[in-house]
Amino acid sequence: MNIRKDTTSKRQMTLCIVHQHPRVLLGMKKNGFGKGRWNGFGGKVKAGEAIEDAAKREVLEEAGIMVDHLEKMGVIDFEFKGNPEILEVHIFKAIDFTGEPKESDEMKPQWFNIDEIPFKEMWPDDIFWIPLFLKGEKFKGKFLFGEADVILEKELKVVGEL
Ligand code: 8OG
Repeated sequence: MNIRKDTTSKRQMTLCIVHQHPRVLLGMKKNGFGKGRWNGFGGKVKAGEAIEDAAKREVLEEAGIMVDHLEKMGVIDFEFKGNPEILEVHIFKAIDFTGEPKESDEMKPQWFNIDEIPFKEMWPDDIFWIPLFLKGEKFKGKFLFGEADVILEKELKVVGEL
């Protein structure tokens, strides 16, 4: 009998963008995965941690602010060719926060007007889903990246609920 082993695994991640119309809070990633790109704040969900709690923890760790109410806006799976680990990124919107954004070891926060989002210095998929996020639409998607983070496959759809 020939049993094919499915070796893919999913890793849950969070990503939170503070959207106070007409501005959004992004951070410049200073080290590691995604270094040199502007992004929302987030990271890996820890074992036993609720996804939303992980999202809040990461915002506090990376931007020094406390977000209370989060709205889940999207879930996107990211796959990198040749890598069996799929990153399942849960994307949240926060409107209110307490504290003042401050630079951390990982991120340098900065406000951007929504007309001046620096897509050229962001992950290449962001230009597809951030406009949905800004319109308040919920979405699900999947991106496959190849060499040099080129998008090889893309699926993105607006959904009623997540
Ligand atoms: O813990 P770490 O810094 O590795 O977390 C990576 C962060 O980057 C996490 O918030 C999820 C997020 N992220 C990806 N892929 C992509 C992507 O393609 N676009 C955006 N905007 N964020 C991403 O892991």
